[in-house]
Amino acid sequence: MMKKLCIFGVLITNLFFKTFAGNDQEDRILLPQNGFVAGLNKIAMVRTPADSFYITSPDNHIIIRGKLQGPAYWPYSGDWVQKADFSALKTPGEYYFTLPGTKEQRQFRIQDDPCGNIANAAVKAFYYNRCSYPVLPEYGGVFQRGAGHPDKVVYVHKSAASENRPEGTVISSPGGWYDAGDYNKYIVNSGITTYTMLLALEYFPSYWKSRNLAIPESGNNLPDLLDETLFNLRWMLTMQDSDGGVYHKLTTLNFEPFVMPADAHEKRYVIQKNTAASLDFAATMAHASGILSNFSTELPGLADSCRKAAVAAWNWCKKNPGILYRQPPDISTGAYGDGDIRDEWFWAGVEMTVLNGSAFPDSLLKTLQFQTPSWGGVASLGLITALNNSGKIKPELYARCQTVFYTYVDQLINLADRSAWPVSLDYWAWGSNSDIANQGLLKMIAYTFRKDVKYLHAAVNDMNYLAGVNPTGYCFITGFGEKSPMNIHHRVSGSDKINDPVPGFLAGGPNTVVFSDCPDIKRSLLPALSYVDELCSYSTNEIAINWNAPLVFLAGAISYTAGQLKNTK
Ligand SMILES: [Ca+2]
Ligand SMILES: [Ca+2]
Repeated sequence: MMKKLCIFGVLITNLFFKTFAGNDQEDRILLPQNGFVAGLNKIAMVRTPADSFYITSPDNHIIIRGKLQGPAYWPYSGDWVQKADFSALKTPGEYYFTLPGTKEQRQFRIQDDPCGNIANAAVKAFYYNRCSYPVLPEYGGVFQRGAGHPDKVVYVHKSAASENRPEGTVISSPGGWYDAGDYNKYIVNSGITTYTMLLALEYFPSYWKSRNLAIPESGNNLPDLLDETLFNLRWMLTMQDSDGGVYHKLTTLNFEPFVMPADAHEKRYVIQKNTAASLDFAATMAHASGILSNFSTELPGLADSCRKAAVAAWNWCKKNPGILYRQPPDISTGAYGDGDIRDEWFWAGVEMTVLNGSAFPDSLLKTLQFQTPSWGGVASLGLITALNNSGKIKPELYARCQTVFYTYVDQLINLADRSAWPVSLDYWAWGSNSDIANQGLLKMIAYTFRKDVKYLHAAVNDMNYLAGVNPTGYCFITGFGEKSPMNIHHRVSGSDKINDPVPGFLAGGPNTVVFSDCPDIKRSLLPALSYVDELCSYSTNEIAINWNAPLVFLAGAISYTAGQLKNTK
Protein backbone atom coordinates (compact mmCIF):
# COMPACT_ATOMS: atom_id res chain seq x y z
CA MET A 1 0.00 0.00 0.00
CA MET A 2 2.75 2.43 1.01
CA LYS A 3 4.78 1.60 -2.10
CA LYS A 4 1.84 2.23 -4.38
CA LEU A 5 1.28 5.54 -2.69
CA CYS A 6 4.91 6.56 -3.32
CA ILE A 7 4.82 5.71 -7.03
CA PHE A 8 1.58 7.58 -7.38
CA GLY A 9 3.20 10.42 -5.47
CA VAL A 10 6.10 10.80 -7.86
CA LEU A 11 3.75 10.89 -10.83
CA ILE A 12 1.53 13.61 -9.44
CA THR A 13 4.17 15.82 -7.85
CA ASN A 14 4.16 18.50 -10.54
CA LEU A 15 0.46 18.37 -11.03
CA PHE A 16 -0.02 18.67 -7.30
CA PHE A 17 2.18 21.70 -6.97
CA LYS A 18 0.33 23.42 -9.79
CA THR A 19 -2.91 22.73 -8.00
CA PHE A 20 -1.55 23.87 -4.71
CA ALA A 21 -0.32 27.15 -6.11
CA GLY A 22 -3.93 28.28 -6.25
CA ASN A 23 -4.23 28.02 -2.48
CA ASP A 24 -3.55 30.53 0.28
CA GLN A 25 -0.44 32.55 -0.62
CA GLU A 26 0.96 33.11 2.84
CA ASP A 27 1.03 29.42 3.68
CA ARG A 28 3.51 28.23 1.06
CA ILE A 29 6.46 28.95 3.34
CA LEU A 30 6.01 27.86 6.94
CA LEU A 31 8.17 29.41 9.65
CA PRO A 32 7.83 29.72 13.43
CA GLN A 33 6.03 33.01 13.87
CA ASN A 34 7.72 33.78 17.19
CA GLY A 35 11.13 33.39 15.51
CA PHE A 36 13.86 30.77 15.43
CA VAL A 37 16.17 30.23 18.41
CA ALA A 38 19.57 31.65 17.40
CA GLY A 39 21.67 28.82 18.82
CA LEU A 40 19.42 25.93 17.74
CA ASN A 41 18.21 24.09 14.66
CA LYS A 42 16.12 25.85 12.02
CA ILE A 43 13.83 24.09 9.59
CA ALA A 44 11.33 25.91 7.40
CA MET A 45 8.80 24.00 5.32
CA VAL A 46 7.97 24.82 1.70
CA ARG A 47 4.81 23.86 -0.18
CA THR A 48 5.52 25.21 -3.65
CA PRO A 49 7.85 23.73 -6.28
CA ALA A 50 11.45 24.89 -5.97
CA ASP A 51 14.93 23.38 -5.82
CA SER A 52 16.71 25.85 -3.61
CA PHE A 53 16.19 28.72 -1.21
CA TYR A 54 17.90 31.92 -0.15
CA ILE A 55 17.98 33.63 3.19
CA THR A 56 18.32 37.34 2.52
CA SER A 57 18.77 40.37 4.70
CA PRO A 58 16.16 43.18 4.65
CA ASP A 59 18.42 45.08 2.21
CA ASN A 60 18.33 42.07 -0.13
CA HIS A 61 21.79 40.59 0.40
CA ILE A 62 21.95 36.84 0.19
CA ILE A 63 23.17 35.50 3.54
CA ILE A 64 22.81 31.77 2.88
CA ARG A 65 21.65 29.66 -0.03
CA GLY A 66 20.65 26.06 0.32
CA LYS A 67 19.04 23.08 -1.38
CA LEU A 68 15.53 22.05 -0.44
CA GLN A 69 15.11 18.47 0.75
CA GLY A 70 12.25 16.39 -0.62
CA PRO A 71 9.54 16.64 -1.71
CA ALA A 72 7.87 14.21 0.65
CA TYR A 73 4.20 13.42 1.08
CA TRP A 74 2.41 13.60 4.44
CA PRO A 75 -0.76 11.53 4.43
CA TYR A 76 -2.13 13.37 7.48
CA SER A 77 -2.33 16.68 5.62
CA GLY A 78 -2.33 15.40 2.03
CA ASP A 79 0.45 17.75 1.03
CA TRP A 80 3.86 17.54 -0.61
CA VAL A 81 6.44 19.45 1.33
CA GLN A 82 10.13 20.25 1.18
CA LYS A 83 12.42 20.99 4.09
CA ALA A 84 14.79 23.96 4.18
CA ASP A 85 17.43 23.46 6.84
CA PHE A 86 19.50 26.54 7.64
CA SER A 87 20.58 25.68 11.17
CA ALA A 88 24.03 27.09 10.34
CA LEU A 89 22.66 30.64 10.41
CA LYS A 90 22.90 31.69 14.06
CA THR A 91 22.98 35.49 14.00
CA PRO A 92 19.91 37.16 15.52
CA GLY A 93 18.11 39.53 13.18
CA GLU A 94 15.35 40.11 10.64
CA TYR A 95 15.56 38.02 7.48
CA TYR A 96 13.61 36.98 4.42
CA PHE A 97 13.12 33.43 3.29
CA THR A 98 13.14 33.55 -0.50
CA LEU A 99 12.51 30.99 -3.23
CA PRO A 100 14.61 32.07 -6.22
CA GLY A 101 12.84 32.44 -9.54
CA THR A 102 9.46 32.85 -7.86
CA LYS A 103 7.73 35.68 -6.04
CA GLU A 104 7.61 33.60 -2.89
CA GLN A 105 9.16 35.33 0.07
CA ARG A 106 8.41 35.45 3.79
CA GLN A 107 9.89 37.54 6.57
CA PHE A 108 11.07 35.95 9.80
CA ARG A 109 13.27 36.57 12.82
CA ILE A 110 16.11 34.82 14.56
CA GLN A 111 16.29 35.68 18.26
CA ASP A 112 18.32 34.56 21.24
CA ASP A 113 15.18 33.57 23.12
CA PRO A 114 11.93 33.61 21.14
CA CYS A 115 10.26 31.14 23.54
CA GLY A 116 10.65 33.04 26.82
CA ASN A 117 7.63 35.28 26.23
CA ILE A 118 5.54 32.27 25.23
CA ALA A 119 6.59 30.42 28.40
CA ASN A 120 5.54 33.40 30.53
CA ALA A 121 2.26 33.89 28.69
CA ALA A 122 1.42 30.19 28.87
CA VAL A 123 1.61 30.34 32.69
CA LYS A 124 -0.19 33.68 32.81
CA ALA A 125 -3.09 32.07 30.93
CA PHE A 126 -3.75 30.03 34.09
CA TYR A 127 -4.05 33.26 36.08
CA TYR A 128 -6.63 34.46 33.56
CA ASN A 129 -8.54 31.22 34.10
CA ARG A 130 -8.64 31.40 37.91
CA CYS A 131 -11.98 30.50 39.43
CA SER A 132 -13.47 32.50 42.36
CA TYR A 133 -10.94 35.23 41.65
CA PRO A 134 -10.84 38.53 39.76
CA VAL A 135 -8.37 39.49 37.05
CA LEU A 136 -7.21 42.88 38.27
CA PRO A 137 -6.28 45.68 35.84
CA GLU A 138 -2.71 45.89 37.17
CA TYR A 139 -2.12 42.25 36.15
CA GLY A 140 -4.60 41.72 33.34
CA GLY A 141 -4.75 45.10 31.56
CA VAL A 142 -7.66 45.08 29.11
CA PHE A 143 -8.43 41.50 30.14
CA GLN A 144 -9.45 42.55 33.65
CA ARG A 145 -12.67 40.93 34.81
CA GLY A 146 -14.67 40.36 37.97
CA ALA A 147 -14.49 37.17 40.01
CA GLY A 148 -16.95 34.39 39.28
CA HIS A 149 -18.06 31.13 40.88
CA PRO A 150 -17.15 31.73 44.57
CA ASP A 151 -17.80 27.99 45.19
CA LYS A 152 -18.33 28.52 48.90
CA VAL A 153 -21.71 26.81 48.56
CA VAL A 154 -21.24 23.58 46.62
CA TYR A 155 -23.75 20.74 46.97
CA VAL A 156 -22.93 17.08 47.38
CA HIS A 157 -24.67 15.42 44.41
CA LYS A 158 -26.51 12.17 45.08
CA SER A 159 -23.80 10.29 43.15
CA ALA A 160 -21.29 11.57 45.74
CA ALA A 161 -23.35 11.06 48.86
CA SER A 162 -21.71 9.27 51.81
CA GLU A 163 -22.69 8.63 55.41
CA ASN A 164 -20.80 11.72 56.59
CA ARG A 165 -21.96 13.86 53.70
CA PRO A 166 -25.45 12.92 52.51
CA GLU A 167 -26.95 14.33 49.31
CA GLY A 168 -27.39 18.09 49.53
CA THR A 169 -24.65 18.63 52.12
CA VAL A 170 -22.96 21.97 51.48
CA ILE A 171 -19.18 22.07 51.18
CA SER A 172 -16.81 24.92 50.33
CA SER A 173 -14.43 24.38 47.41
CA PRO A 174 -13.25 27.75 46.09
CA GLY A 175 -10.33 28.52 43.82
CA GLY A 176 -8.62 26.35 41.23
CA TRP A 177 -8.59 26.93 37.49
CA TYR A 178 -11.50 26.71 35.11
CA ASP A 179 -10.69 23.56 33.21
CA ALA A 180 -11.01 24.78 29.66
CA GLY A 181 -13.51 26.86 27.68
CA ASP A 182 -16.13 25.95 30.32
CA TYR A 183 -16.38 26.96 33.97
CA ASN A 184 -16.15 23.56 35.64
CA LYS A 185 -13.28 21.95 37.56
CA TYR A 186 -12.27 18.32 37.04
CA ILE A 187 -9.85 16.40 39.27
CA VAL A 188 -8.61 13.97 36.61
CA ASN A 189 -7.56 16.79 34.33
CA SER A 190 -6.27 18.93 37.18
CA GLY A 191 -3.98 16.07 38.24
CA ILE A 192 -1.88 15.79 35.08
CA THR A 193 -1.93 19.58 34.66
CA THR A 194 -0.73 20.38 38.17
CA TYR A 195 1.89 17.62 37.94
CA THR A 196 3.20 18.98 34.62
CA MET A 197 3.48 22.50 36.04
CA LEU A 198 5.37 21.16 39.07
CA LEU A 199 7.59 19.18 36.71
CA ALA A 200 8.58 22.36 34.86
CA LEU A 201 9.66 23.86 38.17
CA GLU A 202 11.46 20.68 39.20
CA TYR A 203 13.51 20.41 35.98
CA PHE A 204 14.27 24.12 35.51
CA PRO A 205 14.17 25.63 39.02
CA SER A 206 16.59 28.52 38.47
CA TYR A 207 14.87 29.48 35.24
CA TRP A 208 11.40 29.63 36.75
CA LYS A 209 12.63 31.35 39.90
CA SER A 210 13.81 34.25 37.73
CA ARG A 211 10.55 34.70 35.79
CA ASN A 212 8.24 37.56 36.75
CA LEU A 213 4.77 36.74 35.46
CA ALA A 214 3.01 39.87 36.75
CA ILE A 215 0.50 38.00 38.90
CA PRO A 216 -0.68 39.10 42.37
CA GLU A 217 1.96 36.87 44.00
CA SER A 218 4.88 38.30 41.99
CA GLY A 219 7.49 39.73 44.32
CA ASN A 220 6.79 37.33 47.18
CA ASN A 221 9.58 34.86 47.90
CA LEU A 222 8.21 31.99 45.76
CA PRO A 223 8.62 31.34 42.03
CA ASP A 224 5.54 32.69 40.25
CA LEU A 225 5.09 29.35 38.49
CA LEU A 226 4.73 27.72 41.91
CA ASP A 227 2.37 30.45 43.13
CA GLU A 228 0.14 29.87 40.12
CA THR A 229 0.25 26.09 40.55
CA LEU A 230 -0.59 26.34 44.26
CA PHE A 231 -3.78 28.16 43.29
CA ASN A 232 -5.05 24.89 41.83
CA LEU A 233 -3.33 22.52 44.25
CA ARG A 234 -5.08 24.14 47.20
CA TRP A 235 -8.42 23.74 45.45
CA MET A 236 -7.68 20.07 44.78
CA LEU A 237 -7.21 19.52 48.53
CA THR A 238 -10.81 20.66 49.11
CA MET A 239 -12.08 17.90 46.80
CA GLN A 240 -11.18 15.07 49.18
CA ASP A 241 -13.95 13.55 51.30
CA SER A 242 -13.23 12.77 54.95
CA ASP A 243 -12.81 9.06 54.07
CA GLY A 244 -9.92 9.84 51.68
CA GLY A 245 -11.86 9.38 48.43
CA VAL A 246 -11.82 12.24 45.94
CA TYR A 247 -14.72 13.74 43.99
CA HIS A 248 -14.49 13.49 40.23
CA LYS A 249 -15.48 17.07 39.49
CA LEU A 250 -17.10 20.27 40.67
CA THR A 251 -19.67 21.28 38.11
CA THR A 252 -23.00 22.78 37.15
CA LEU A 253 -25.56 20.25 35.89
CA ASN A 254 -25.08 21.48 32.31
CA PHE A 255 -22.56 23.74 30.58
CA GLU A 256 -23.28 27.39 31.29
CA PRO A 257 -23.85 29.80 28.38
CA PHE A 258 -21.18 32.11 26.95
CA VAL A 259 -21.32 34.75 29.70
CA MET A 260 -18.58 36.24 31.85
CA PRO A 261 -17.73 34.33 35.07
CA ALA A 262 -19.31 37.04 37.25
CA ASP A 263 -22.60 36.60 35.35
CA ALA A 264 -22.76 32.80 35.71
CA HIS A 265 -24.72 31.76 38.78
CA GLU A 266 -25.95 28.20 38.34
CA LYS A 267 -25.79 25.77 41.27
CA ARG A 268 -22.58 23.78 41.56
CA TYR A 269 -22.16 20.18 42.73
CA VAL A 270 -19.40 17.71 43.53
CA ILE A 271 -19.90 14.42 41.70
CA GLN A 272 -19.08 10.76 42.35
CA LYS A 273 -15.88 9.71 44.11
CA ASN A 274 -13.99 7.17 42.06
CA THR A 275 -10.66 5.38 41.77
CA ALA A 276 -9.25 7.21 38.73
CA ALA A 277 -9.76 10.65 40.29
CA SER A 278 -8.45 9.44 43.65
CA LEU A 279 -5.32 7.89 42.07
CA ASP A 280 -4.59 11.02 40.03
CA PHE A 281 -5.08 13.05 43.20
CA ALA A 282 -2.81 10.76 45.25
CA ALA A 283 -0.08 10.92 42.58
CA THR A 284 -0.26 14.70 42.28
CA MET A 285 -0.29 15.28 46.04
CA ALA A 286 2.59 12.85 46.61
CA HIS A 287 4.65 14.58 43.94
CA ALA A 288 3.73 18.03 45.26
CA SER A 289 4.75 16.99 48.77
CA GLY A 290 8.25 16.16 47.55
CA ILE A 291 8.65 19.49 45.75
CA LEU A 292 7.08 21.56 48.52
CA SER A 293 9.47 20.08 51.09
CA ASN A 294 12.04 22.43 49.46
CA PHE A 295 9.84 25.37 50.45
CA SER A 296 9.10 24.47 54.07
CA THR A 297 10.08 27.95 55.34
CA GLU A 298 7.84 29.82 52.90
CA LEU A 299 4.99 27.27 53.02
CA PRO A 300 5.05 25.73 56.49
CA GLY A 301 2.98 22.58 56.78
CA LEU A 302 1.88 22.40 53.14
CA ALA A 303 4.19 19.54 52.12
CA ASP A 304 2.90 17.58 55.10
CA SER A 305 -0.75 18.32 54.24
CA CYS A 306 -0.13 17.06 50.70
CA ARG A 307 1.57 13.94 52.02
CA LYS A 308 -1.36 13.14 54.33
CA ALA A 309 -3.86 13.79 51.54
CA ALA A 310 -1.90 11.48 49.20
CA VAL A 311 -1.76 8.67 51.76
CA ALA A 312 -5.48 8.98 52.56
CA ALA A 313 -6.43 8.88 48.86
CA TRP A 314 -4.08 5.95 48.19
CA ASN A 315 -5.56 3.98 51.10
CA TRP A 316 -9.08 4.72 49.83
CA CYS A 317 -8.09 3.39 46.40
CA LYS A 318 -6.73 0.19 47.92
CA LYS A 319 -10.15 -0.35 49.54
CA ASN A 320 -11.97 0.73 46.35
CA PRO A 321 -9.67 -0.45 43.57
CA GLY A 322 -11.98 -0.40 40.54
CA ILE A 323 -14.64 2.29 40.83
CA LEU A 324 -14.89 3.93 37.41
CA TYR A 325 -16.61 7.23 36.77
CA ARG A 326 -20.17 6.93 35.50
CA GLN A 327 -21.72 10.18 34.35
CA PRO A 328 -25.02 10.59 36.24
CA PRO A 329 -28.03 11.06 33.93
CA ASP A 330 -28.73 14.60 35.18
CA ILE A 331 -25.17 15.81 34.44
CA SER A 332 -23.99 16.73 30.93
CA THR A 333 -20.66 18.53 31.50
CA GLY A 334 -17.28 16.96 30.60
CA ALA A 335 -17.12 13.29 31.61
CA TYR A 336 -13.38 12.58 31.65
CA GLY A 337 -14.38 8.92 31.93
CA ASP A 338 -11.63 6.33 31.72
CA GLY A 339 -12.23 2.62 31.23
CA ASP A 340 -8.63 1.58 31.87
CA ILE A 341 -7.07 2.75 35.12
CA ARG A 342 -4.02 0.47 35.18
CA ASP A 343 -1.89 3.46 34.11
CA GLU A 344 -3.36 5.56 36.96
CA TRP A 345 -2.39 2.75 39.35
CA PHE A 346 1.12 2.76 37.92
CA TRP A 347 1.60 6.51 38.17
CA ALA A 348 0.25 6.70 41.73
CA GLY A 349 2.22 3.58 42.70
CA VAL A 350 5.50 5.17 41.58
CA GLU A 351 4.68 8.43 43.36
CA MET A 352 3.81 6.62 46.59
CA THR A 353 7.04 4.62 46.34
CA VAL A 354 9.02 7.83 46.08
CA LEU A 355 6.98 9.43 48.88
CA ASN A 356 7.14 6.74 51.51
CA GLY A 357 8.62 3.54 50.10
CA SER A 358 5.30 1.87 49.22
CA ALA A 359 5.58 -1.18 46.96
CA PHE A 360 6.71 -0.26 43.44
CA PRO A 361 4.16 -1.34 40.78
CA ASP A 362 6.63 -3.64 38.98
CA SER A 363 4.07 -5.94 37.37
CA LEU A 364 2.46 -2.91 35.68
CA LEU A 365 5.89 -1.75 34.54
CA LYS A 366 6.20 -5.05 32.65
CA THR A 367 2.73 -5.05 31.09
CA LEU A 368 1.66 -1.45 30.43
CA GLN A 369 1.83 0.36 27.11
CA PHE A 370 3.72 3.62 27.59
CA GLN A 371 2.53 6.49 25.46
CA THR A 372 2.59 10.24 25.15
CA PRO A 373 0.94 11.56 28.33
CA SER A 374 -2.72 12.53 28.22
CA TRP A 375 -5.41 12.98 30.91
CA GLY A 376 -6.55 9.37 30.50
CA GLY A 377 -3.12 7.86 29.76
CA VAL A 378 -0.74 8.74 32.56
CA ALA A 379 1.65 5.77 32.66
CA SER A 380 4.55 7.85 31.32
CA LEU A 381 4.17 10.30 34.19
CA GLY A 382 5.18 7.47 36.50
CA LEU A 383 8.25 6.81 34.35
CA ILE A 384 9.21 10.48 34.43
CA THR A 385 8.99 10.57 38.21
CA ALA A 386 10.99 7.34 38.44
CA LEU A 387 13.78 8.78 36.23
CA ASN A 388 14.36 11.64 38.64
CA ASN A 389 14.38 9.45 41.78
CA SER A 390 17.08 6.85 41.24
CA GLY A 391 17.83 6.65 44.94
CA LYS A 392 14.30 5.67 45.89
CA ILE A 393 13.70 2.84 43.43
CA LYS A 394 15.47 -0.53 43.34
CA PRO A 395 18.32 -0.43 40.79
CA GLU A 396 16.92 -3.15 38.52
CA LEU A 397 13.49 -1.47 38.42
CA TYR A 398 15.09 1.92 37.85
CA ALA A 399 17.08 0.50 34.93
CA ARG A 400 13.89 -0.98 33.50
CA CYS A 401 12.13 2.41 33.76
CA GLN A 402 15.02 4.00 31.88
CA THR A 403 14.87 1.38 29.13
CA VAL A 404 11.11 1.75 28.67
CA PHE A 405 11.31 5.55 28.68
CA TYR A 406 14.16 5.90 26.19
CA THR A 407 12.75 3.17 23.94
CA TYR A 408 9.58 5.19 23.61
CA VAL A 409 11.31 8.56 23.13
CA ASP A 410 13.68 7.05 20.55
CA GLN A 411 10.64 5.74 18.68
CA LEU A 412 9.36 9.32 18.59
CA ILE A 413 12.71 10.53 17.25
CA ASN A 414 12.67 7.85 14.53
CA LEU A 415 9.13 8.80 13.56
CA ALA A 416 10.13 12.45 13.21
CA ASP A 417 13.21 11.53 11.16
CA ARG A 418 11.05 9.63 8.66
CA SER A 419 8.20 12.12 8.59
CA ALA A 420 7.56 14.66 5.84
CA TRP A 421 6.85 17.27 8.52
CA PRO A 422 9.57 17.13 11.21
CA VAL A 423 7.33 15.96 14.08
CA SER A 424 6.57 12.59 15.70
CA LEU A 425 2.77 12.65 15.62
CA ASP A 426 1.09 9.77 13.78
CA TYR A 427 -2.36 9.92 15.41
CA TRP A 428 -4.76 12.81 15.69
CA ALA A 429 -6.70 12.92 18.90
CA TRP A 430 -8.86 15.73 20.27
CA GLY A 431 -6.25 18.24 21.45
CA SER A 432 -3.59 17.07 18.98
CA ASN A 433 -1.49 20.15 19.75
CA SER A 434 -1.12 18.94 23.33
CA ASP A 435 0.23 15.64 22.03
CA ILE A 436 2.89 17.56 20.11
CA ALA A 437 3.65 19.58 23.26
CA ASN A 438 3.81 16.46 25.42
CA GLN A 439 6.09 14.73 22.93
CA GLY A 440 8.32 17.80 23.12
CA LEU A 441 8.22 17.48 26.91
CA LEU A 442 9.36 13.84 26.77
CA LYS A 443 12.18 14.78 24.38
CA MET A 444 13.36 17.64 26.62
CA ILE A 445 13.42 15.30 29.61
CA ALA A 446 15.50 12.83 27.59
CA TYR A 447 17.80 15.69 26.59
CA THR A 448 18.15 16.87 30.19
CA PHE A 449 19.50 13.47 31.23
CA ARG A 450 21.42 12.36 28.14
CA LYS A 451 22.50 15.67 26.58
CA ASP A 452 22.11 14.12 23.12
CA VAL A 453 21.09 17.00 20.81
CA LYS A 454 18.85 14.72 18.74
CA TYR A 455 16.28 15.06 21.55
CA LEU A 456 16.72 18.82 21.81
CA HIS A 457 16.45 19.40 18.06
CA ALA A 458 13.32 17.25 17.83
CA ALA A 459 11.75 19.19 20.72
CA VAL A 460 12.56 22.49 18.98
CA ASN A 461 10.75 21.21 15.88
CA ASP A 462 7.72 20.39 18.06
CA MET A 463 7.75 23.91 19.49
CA ASN A 464 8.08 25.38 16.00
CA TYR A 465 5.14 23.25 14.81
CA LEU A 466 2.97 24.84 17.50
CA ALA A 467 4.26 28.29 16.49
CA GLY A 468 3.40 27.97 12.80
CA VAL A 469 5.45 25.24 11.09
CA ASN A 470 2.39 23.05 10.55
CA PRO A 471 0.00 22.39 7.64
CA THR A 472 -2.62 24.89 8.84
CA GLY A 473 -0.09 27.74 8.95
CA TYR A 474 -1.46 28.87 12.32
CA CYS A 475 0.66 29.83 15.28
CA PHE A 476 -1.64 28.03 17.72
CA ILE A 477 -0.79 30.18 20.76
CA THR A 478 -3.19 33.08 21.28
CA GLY A 479 -1.55 36.49 21.18
CA PHE A 480 1.51 35.28 19.24
CA GLY A 481 2.24 35.27 15.53
CA GLU A 482 0.70 36.94 12.51
CA LYS A 483 -1.78 34.11 11.89
CA SER A 484 -3.11 33.09 15.27
CA PRO A 485 -6.46 31.86 16.68
CA MET A 486 -8.85 34.76 17.24
CA ASN A 487 -12.04 32.87 18.09
CA ILE A 488 -11.08 30.21 20.64
CA HIS A 489 -13.88 28.22 22.27
CA HIS A 490 -13.41 29.92 25.64
CA ARG A 491 -16.31 31.47 27.49
CA VAL A 492 -14.32 34.49 28.73
CA SER A 493 -12.80 35.27 25.33
CA GLY A 494 -16.19 34.77 23.70
CA SER A 495 -18.07 37.15 26.00
CA ASP A 496 -15.62 39.85 27.16
CA LYS A 497 -16.33 42.11 24.13
CA ILE A 498 -12.59 42.39 23.45
CA ASN A 499 -11.55 41.55 19.91
CA ASP A 500 -8.37 39.70 20.86
CA PRO A 501 -8.64 36.37 22.67
CA VAL A 502 -7.20 36.05 26.18
CA PRO A 503 -3.48 35.54 25.45
CA GLY A 504 -1.19 32.60 26.14
CA PHE A 505 -3.61 29.77 25.41
CA LEU A 506 -2.80 26.81 23.15
CA ALA A 507 -5.72 25.96 20.86
CA GLY A 508 -6.53 22.24 20.80
CA GLY A 509 -5.66 21.92 17.14
CA PRO A 510 -6.65 19.80 14.17
CA ASN A 511 -8.32 16.41 14.39
CA THR A 512 -11.23 14.57 12.78
CA VAL A 513 -12.74 13.14 15.98
CA VAL A 514 -15.87 15.34 16.01
CA PHE A 515 -17.52 17.15 13.10
CA SER A 516 -20.87 18.02 14.66
CA ASP A 517 -19.72 21.08 16.65
CA CYS A 518 -20.03 23.57 13.78
CA PRO A 519 -22.56 22.01 11.38
CA ASP A 520 -22.46 24.92 8.92
CA ILE A 521 -18.69 25.16 8.61
CA LYS A 522 -16.66 22.97 6.27
CA ARG A 523 -13.58 21.30 7.68
CA SER A 524 -10.90 19.23 6.00
CA LEU A 525 -11.24 15.45 6.18
CA LEU A 526 -7.45 15.30 6.57
CA PRO A 527 -6.65 15.16 10.29
CA ALA A 528 -3.64 17.51 10.36
CA LEU A 529 -5.57 20.16 8.41
CA SER A 530 -8.93 19.74 10.08
CA TYR A 531 -8.94 22.92 12.14
CA VAL A 532 -11.13 26.01 12.06
CA ASP A 533 -10.65 29.21 14.01
CA GLU A 534 -14.32 29.37 15.00
CA LEU A 535 -15.88 29.87 18.42
CA CYS A 536 -18.26 26.95 17.88
CA SER A 537 -15.43 24.50 17.21
CA TYR A 538 -14.91 23.04 20.65
CA SER A 539 -13.35 20.01 18.98
CA THR A 540 -10.48 21.97 17.36
CA ASN A 541 -10.42 25.44 18.89
CA GLU A 542 -11.07 25.02 22.60
CA ILE A 543 -8.35 25.65 25.15
CA ALA A 544 -7.64 23.50 28.23
CA ILE A 545 -5.37 23.55 31.24
CA ASN A 546 -3.90 20.13 30.39
CA TRP A 547 -2.98 21.42 26.93
CA ASN A 548 -1.34 24.58 28.23
CA ALA A 549 0.75 22.82 30.89
CA PRO A 550 3.02 20.93 28.45
CA LEU A 551 3.38 24.19 26.49
CA VAL A 552 4.62 25.79 29.72
CA PHE A 553 7.12 22.96 30.11
CA LEU A 554 8.28 22.89 26.48
CA ALA A 555 8.55 26.64 25.88
CA GLY A 556 10.28 27.08 29.25
CA ALA A 557 12.68 24.19 28.57
CA ILE A 558 13.71 25.60 25.20
CA SER A 559 13.97 29.15 26.56
CA TYR A 560 16.14 27.87 29.42
CA THR A 561 18.32 25.87 27.00
CA ALA A 562 18.68 28.88 24.69
CA GLY A 563 19.96 30.86 27.67
CA GLN A 564 22.45 28.13 28.59
CA LEU A 565 23.77 28.01 25.03
CA LYS A 566 24.25 31.76 24.98
CA ASN A 567 26.11 31.70 28.30
CA THR A 568 28.47 28.93 27.20
CA LYS A 569 29.32 30.57 23.86
CA1 LIG B 1 6.07 34.83 43.39
CA1 LIG C 1 -6.15 5.55 32.14
